[in-house]
Amino acid sequence: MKPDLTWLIDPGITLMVGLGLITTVSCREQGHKEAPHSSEKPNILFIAVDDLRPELGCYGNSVVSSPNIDRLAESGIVFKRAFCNVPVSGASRASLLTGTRPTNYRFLNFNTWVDKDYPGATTLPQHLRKNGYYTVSLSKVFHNEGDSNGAWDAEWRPSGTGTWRNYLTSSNLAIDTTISRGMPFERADVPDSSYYDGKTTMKAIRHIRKLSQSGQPFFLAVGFLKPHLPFNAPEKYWDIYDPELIGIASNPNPPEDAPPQAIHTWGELRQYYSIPEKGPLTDSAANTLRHGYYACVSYTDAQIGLLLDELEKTGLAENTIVVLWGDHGWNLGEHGLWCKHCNFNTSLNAPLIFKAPGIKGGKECNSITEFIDIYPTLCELTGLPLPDHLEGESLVKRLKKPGRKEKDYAVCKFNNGVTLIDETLFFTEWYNKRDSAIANMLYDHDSDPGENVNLSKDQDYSQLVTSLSKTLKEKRGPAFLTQLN
Ligand SMILES: [Ca+2]
Repeated sequence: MKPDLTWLIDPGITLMVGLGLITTVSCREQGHKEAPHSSEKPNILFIAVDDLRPELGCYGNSVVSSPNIDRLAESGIVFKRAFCNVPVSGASRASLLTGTRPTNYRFLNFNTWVDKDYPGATTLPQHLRKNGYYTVSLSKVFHNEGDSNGAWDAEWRPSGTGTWRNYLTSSNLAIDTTISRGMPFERADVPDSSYYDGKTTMKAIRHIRKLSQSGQPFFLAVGFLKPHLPFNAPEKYWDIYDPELIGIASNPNPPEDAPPQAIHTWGELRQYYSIPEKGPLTDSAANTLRHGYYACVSYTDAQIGLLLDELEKTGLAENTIVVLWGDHGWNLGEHGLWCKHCNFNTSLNAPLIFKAPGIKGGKECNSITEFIDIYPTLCELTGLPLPDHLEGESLVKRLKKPGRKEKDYAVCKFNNGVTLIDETLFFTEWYNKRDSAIANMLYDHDSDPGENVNLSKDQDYSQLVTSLSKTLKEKRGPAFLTQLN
């Protein structure tokens, strides 16, 4: 077998496409009629998108095609300055779904289990279920299936031929299984329902139809796996884009004076076949990866559109809260970085959109928002009590008046680096095991939104750095140094 590596040279090349090897899931339920929901409690459609950065039409991006998320934004509130609390999947989800901050001892990596890291916390789905909600998890919501014991009435994940990387072409399946390093993307002429996310959508539609008849309020959590690597998407979503318009990152170099702790070697991407073990990508390779990422965003956007359509068709849209979030940002070549796993804005800023009954939509909120704020927001919107352990603040006031300035900071953590974000400043400090700062970086988004010049080494900023360091330790949470067990 000779893998096709021409994509490294010519971004316009189309890979060989094999016949779809996975049986497609068809959706043939017919004759469904509108049925108003009888419950007084609002339902919740909770959409988690893996590795989605806020490059969407409703976030002001003119290249990415996201008409369905934009449609949701027109009837909801777009949080422009929403930040994940940990820029890696499992930990971000565990933090969000417990409504608590990461610490030195919990929510550390992609493989986080809530039940191991914070067994005393009542998770959002556990809380809703205890209070009368029918809870469903489809595909990746928590990172690990079976986590958060007792959280779900129904839990399901898609499956198919091959590995979790979910290739459909014969050539890519062969690379993945014989070399154990899959290609970083796939462009295949297949129906949407061939890939896992299409199957998840069909499953979610069937659940919505059943739930519309149940009379019980529901929490339907749907996880989409794209645009997480590998960038596998049906060809028609690749065809939306002109590679020349996608280009490459405008700041492909590390920031001036950034400490070495700020930069990583994007090991997640280097695991893929055809990616060099060391050094930067060629411009054409970078362009193709960005093209694949955007194709996956548009593919996921189309699936989200089908869910929104189904809420309308079943009469559920009016009494259903819709929350859409990406679990963290992603670097597409900025600072020479790929993937997440860092403390730059590209890794921490992520999409968050809320649509709720009685909330006038089509507005933006520029107040700083953290993902730990989602849990208490849903409690307030559903009239449920707040569990004692929550560390976030409800966003309901901001939903009602998006211009309000409420919270004025966010704190995000990755490994031993912790970032304090305020109105314009992004300050990160790295700690040693004795909790002493060993490195830092500071960016002022007013003058440097791309974070290209670290100001923390500048003597003019030394007093500010001292002050921010003190504030960071105050804001990072009371449990930051508390060891579990
Ligand atoms: Ca993720």
